[in-house]
Amino acid sequence: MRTDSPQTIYRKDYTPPSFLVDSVELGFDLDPARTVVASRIHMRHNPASTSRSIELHGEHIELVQVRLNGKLLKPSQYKLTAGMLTIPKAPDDVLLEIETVLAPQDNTSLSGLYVSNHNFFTQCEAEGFRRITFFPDRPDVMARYTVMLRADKDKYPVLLSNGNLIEEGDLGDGRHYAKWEDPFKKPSYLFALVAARLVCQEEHYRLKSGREVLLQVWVEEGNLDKTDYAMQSLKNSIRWDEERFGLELDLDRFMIVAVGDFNMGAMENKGLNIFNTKYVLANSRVATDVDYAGIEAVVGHEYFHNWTGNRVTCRDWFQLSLKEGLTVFRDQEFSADMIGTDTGRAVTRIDQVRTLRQAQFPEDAGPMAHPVRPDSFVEINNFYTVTIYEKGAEVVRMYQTLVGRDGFRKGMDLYFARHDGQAVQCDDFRAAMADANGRDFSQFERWYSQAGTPVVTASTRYDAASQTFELTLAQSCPATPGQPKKLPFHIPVTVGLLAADGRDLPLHVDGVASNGATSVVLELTEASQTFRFTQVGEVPVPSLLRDFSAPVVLEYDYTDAQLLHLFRHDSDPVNRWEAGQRLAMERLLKLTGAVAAGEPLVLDETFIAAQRALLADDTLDPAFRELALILPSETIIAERMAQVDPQAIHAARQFMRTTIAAALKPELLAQYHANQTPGEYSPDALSAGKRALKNLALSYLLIAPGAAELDLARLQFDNAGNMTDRAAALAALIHSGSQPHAQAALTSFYADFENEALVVDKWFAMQAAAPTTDVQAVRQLMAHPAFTLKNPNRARSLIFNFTNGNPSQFHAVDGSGYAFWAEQVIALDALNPQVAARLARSMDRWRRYVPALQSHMRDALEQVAGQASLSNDVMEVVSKALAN
Ligand code: B3K
Ligand code: ZN
Repeated sequence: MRTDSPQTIYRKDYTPPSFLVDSVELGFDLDPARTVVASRIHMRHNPASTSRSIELHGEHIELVQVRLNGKLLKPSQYKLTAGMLTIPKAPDDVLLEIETVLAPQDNTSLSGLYVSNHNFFTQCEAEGFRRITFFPDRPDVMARYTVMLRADKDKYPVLLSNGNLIEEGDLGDGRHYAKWEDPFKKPSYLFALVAARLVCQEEHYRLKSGREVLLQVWVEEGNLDKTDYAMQSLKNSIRWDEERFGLELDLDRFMIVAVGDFNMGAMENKGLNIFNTKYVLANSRVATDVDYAGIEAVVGHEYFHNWTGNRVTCRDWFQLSLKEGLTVFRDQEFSADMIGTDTGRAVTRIDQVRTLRQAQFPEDAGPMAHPVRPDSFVEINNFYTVTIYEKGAEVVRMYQTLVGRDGFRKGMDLYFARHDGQAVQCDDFRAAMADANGRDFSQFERWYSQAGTPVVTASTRYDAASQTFELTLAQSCPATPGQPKKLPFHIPVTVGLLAADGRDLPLHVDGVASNGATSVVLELTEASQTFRFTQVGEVPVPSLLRDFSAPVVLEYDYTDAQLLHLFRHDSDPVNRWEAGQRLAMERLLKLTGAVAAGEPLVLDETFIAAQRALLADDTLDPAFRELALILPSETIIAERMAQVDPQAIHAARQFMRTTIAAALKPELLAQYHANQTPGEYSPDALSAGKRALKNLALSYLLIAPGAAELDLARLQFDNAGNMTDRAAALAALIHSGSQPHAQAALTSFYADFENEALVVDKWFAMQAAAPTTDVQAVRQLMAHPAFTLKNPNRARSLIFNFTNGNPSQFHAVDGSGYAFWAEQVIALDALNPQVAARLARSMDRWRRYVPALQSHMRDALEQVAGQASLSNDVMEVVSKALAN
């Protein structure tokens, strides 16, 4: 057991920095075992601060010497503690010269300066810069950087940093140098360097203004055939930000560098984005449609950060969602606009709703629940969460829903006019949106300060005599840690009314300017409010929360008939999909109860008929049909139960899938053949949608396969012209229950792709998530020569996909899954606390499980918490899980 308790940081304790930094010059002598960093920091006292002490963060580095205005400081003139170098009583103007030494090759945390496949990379967000040199490592200290890199010329021919290359040359001793200057001031978390043996695809690109910029995508040799899509996505991002938000690339050079060892997806360092290879490398042979979509989204996301994050940054890390929520919203809109069709947009929206329900709602209901702008944290890296990112994006989206696209643009323009070059708070964004639109968004602040997923309960009353339809909306929000009581939120609820023939009725709502439109945004601000629709000539079916207009749980006592009506006719595709999910969920919950009670399982013909009609409806986009046919996941079902029995959920969902597969076999086969995409591979949305529907059909056909179905899958596996189809066929074979077929395909797949790390990840991931893979099988896979805990992608592919993606095995009744989890969290923590803390989160919802499982889960959590040397990262997660 750790005896010290980690320190909690509070938002209310914010104080301005005592000294501001005007400019920094950094010199690096790069060596894996002993890198020397020399800094010259020009500082001046901050009039907003009463302190005269210079506070410089620093950890895991060795201080060689420090000079203040030319004079070497004696140890008695400063204080050096575990995380901080403090120089008291400093004068107004200061030049600090500091020399530090570090060993990048020993840095397995992948935070700070580290080595990956013999190359140097950095990751500084959130607090990695302090692992490179002593510095006020906080986002509200923005400075101009000049960087000199020196390294062996043969081993590290490429030397990159932020901004512009201003000088390079030979040092004569087998080493060379490059000097970079970033013309924009930035916080230290945006600093980056790369020293590596890499090659690049580059292109001169003309901005709308006519200025020409140099775009580069850097990868390891042998991967140049996989950079086209990232480059295309970068150009699309640049163009889109010009057109949609009037924001231009402010540098003459913009670089993306891919690295195989990386803690997350990518990083928006100014002018030098560093990416996980997963979000750069793609060609049809190795990448799936989902990978392509991920690359587009992440390239966009990091590029968009250049304005939302870099030009305007965060005052402190509590404001993280200011840049992340906004930038996720921007990348979501970018991806939707790239598809360009209404259904395409809806398909992206449905995906967002699924992510929220799969990951954010559970987070909001668990021990790590926190507001979009948290009030405290122990380890900031634990707060790069679905709440900060995805719920944060929903909060931004609600402004757009409330003020419209043009109003949103006005708000963005005002935000930049006011805050360019500043480090600001979430409140500043809210104020810009309010002021630009003449709106009062003071109540809207609660979306930032209150955690938990609000529940909106709707009830309705139709009066034929007066032709009025009354809709009452009531809201509440469950208690979350530290927040027992919540105040009402400002919730936009978009509503439509369907007639018996399925068409939208023109809407007239008392007190709301609706003018006969077919959708109206109602603003729910009280605990309960009634909205009165007039001129309603027949009993309508309400379509509530269209386009998922707010991140809430909507409850309404729909009848089956109403849901079927919406499922067939709703003009809002998101709610059409939602009606199908409600129909399925009701049945899945009943079936789960029946499994647990040992009762016979039945699935009604009405539901099957609705699925059949949808599957065969060629007027609908294949991508939409695929989404509408996917049943709510085991995790989403679990969230709806008071006591979770993962085995019962799995059995119920499997029963439903098996029944649908048997009943719809001819239709599935027909769709399988109708949605082939012959010819050259293209990742466009229509082709990807067809493949998705076809491969969903295949997975259903392989549930209880005969020889013909197995042949179908094998044929697709052998002849696939792209990874989407090959991987789908492999997954279908793995899930078919036919061991010989699955094994043969797995063996040949591995042999074909053993040199493609990202494909080997898929090979591990697919096996990890298969319900036939138990803990023992995962342990065997860990013994495979290609497995290593040191590489985050590899660890995630096998271990995370087992704990998070294979609930019926992870929650094995003997608790063996949890014991395995504890072992891996502990092992990972010794290498990489950030990744270990992510894995630790798999146990968040332990109190929801049936008592037998709970006690095993508590044991495992206590085992981890009892470790003598535990990182703050993991400590925070497990202690919050165990707290009452
Ligand atoms: N801003 C980075 C995330 C940094 C995570 C630090 N633990 C990537 C992104 O959101 O774009
Ligand atoms: Zn981001």
